Amino acid sequence: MQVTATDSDDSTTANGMVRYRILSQTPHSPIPNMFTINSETGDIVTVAAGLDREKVSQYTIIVQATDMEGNLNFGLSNTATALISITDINDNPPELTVRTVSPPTSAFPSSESAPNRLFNRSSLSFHHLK
Ligand SMILES: [Ca+2]
Ligand SMILES: [Ca+2]
Repeated sequence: MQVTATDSDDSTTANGMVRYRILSQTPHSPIPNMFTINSETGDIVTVAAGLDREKVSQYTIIVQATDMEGNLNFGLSNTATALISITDINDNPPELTVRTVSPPTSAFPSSESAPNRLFNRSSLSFHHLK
């Protein structure tokens, strides 16, 4: 992304020659200086790894533009706020959650008798079909 400042003064003199700098970044995560700005073009680029939309989805950057070629002693300055939204990348696989399912309540007092009973019933219905 790029920020642009306009200066009404004569652009062939230092009065109209603007330079950019980043004053602050919020939040300071994972490090305080995730971005840098090209002082002449205003292009903002990432200079450190660690952008993660799941951790920080948006940064607020305050950019200062100073004329007199960025000379803070003689130049006039102004600031602007840039919002940088982090786009999602597919870096997380789906997560499965397995809930422990309690065994179905049985009408039979002994859990071992249940399979036998079921087997007998299916045999009976088989004969009915014939
Ligand atoms: Ca100026
Ligand atoms: Ca992601």
